[in-house]
Amino acid sequence: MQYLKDRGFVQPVASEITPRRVFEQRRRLLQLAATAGAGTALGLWAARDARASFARPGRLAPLPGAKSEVAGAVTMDKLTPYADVTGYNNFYEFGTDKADPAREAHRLKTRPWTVAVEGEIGKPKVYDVDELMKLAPMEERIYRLRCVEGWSMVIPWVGWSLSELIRRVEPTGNAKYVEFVTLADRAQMPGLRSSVLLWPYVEGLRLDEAMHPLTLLAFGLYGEVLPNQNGAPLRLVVPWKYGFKSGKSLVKIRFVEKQPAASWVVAAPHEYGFYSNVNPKVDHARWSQATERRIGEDGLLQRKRPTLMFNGYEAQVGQLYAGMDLRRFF
Ligand SMILES: Nc1nc2c(c(=O)[nH]1)N[C@H]1C(S)=C(S)[C@@H](COP(=O)(O)O)O[C@H]1N2
Ligand SMILES: [Mo]
Repeated sequence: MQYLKDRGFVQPVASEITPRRVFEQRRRLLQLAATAGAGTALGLWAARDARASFARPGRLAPLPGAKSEVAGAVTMDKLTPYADVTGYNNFYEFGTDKADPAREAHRLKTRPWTVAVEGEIGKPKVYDVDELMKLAPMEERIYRLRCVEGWSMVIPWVGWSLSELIRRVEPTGNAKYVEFVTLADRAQMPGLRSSVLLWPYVEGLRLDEAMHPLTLLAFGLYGEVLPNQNGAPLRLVVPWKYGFKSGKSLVKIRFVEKQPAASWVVAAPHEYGFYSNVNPKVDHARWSQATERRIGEDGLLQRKRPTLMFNGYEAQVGQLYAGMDLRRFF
């Protein structure tokens, strides 16, 4: 597989977008922290700061993001190499093999691109993506992404909280859910010939989930615009839910009263629930969800890691599900 061959070419070193003086100052602090011991507050602070820096791959247009202040926006986990992030994908519109999207997604034309924001809102509008990108300041968020299939990655996304958009369009009292519709164009997407799913790919969130500050509208990763295979020009990233909730190449965001008919729920309702919160205690119909394989970590014999409740974001999002039976609402 292609992604294995060139894995690791991205090293977590200072970002090209970090001015040299700032970087050198960080490095001195890091050295200082190393002598002070890793467990100290300074050590943790400096390590976190360094983790947020990495070399831009230099393949696509730069899209820098400021360090995010949102709780849970940066994980200390080692970043998944860019080659794996962009070479091992689920984007069924381009084929069901993990290598298909990297090979086929060059067919996707990401400009001009519009996103229709509509439904139960006071200010419906069709946004041009270039206009939408300027709606709020870009932030860098380092999130774990955990696929329902049992693998995970750690990706430095660039974008802003979806709540920034939601606030501006003024949901009415009838807006209980948000539906996300992604592009379905047979001319550009060879995977649409297959009927694995009903196209277009549709996902949904409850309004309060969509409003949570961790719910990210992403326009980039690794300090650059999104590669097509990762959902250019814009996608959702919901870090505490299984990867399939994070729809790629969005064309429509609809505010609705009834729970949206999400593609995976429609395809296999006993296997995929509407909520799809990462939950090690609720098995998938055909496999356990207790552990996961971190892509790019150590090859074939790597040890699996335990999957964390809400993918490790329980402190931030647990409250959203207080009192709900998560076996029933899986
Ligand atoms: N439109 C669309 N969005 C999608 C998918 C898809 O097939 N089509 N796959 C989902 C699944 S199952 C996962 S795990 C993530 C994968 O994102 P990544 O390839 O950027 O890691 O995208 C999600 N978004
Ligand atoms: Mo997935």
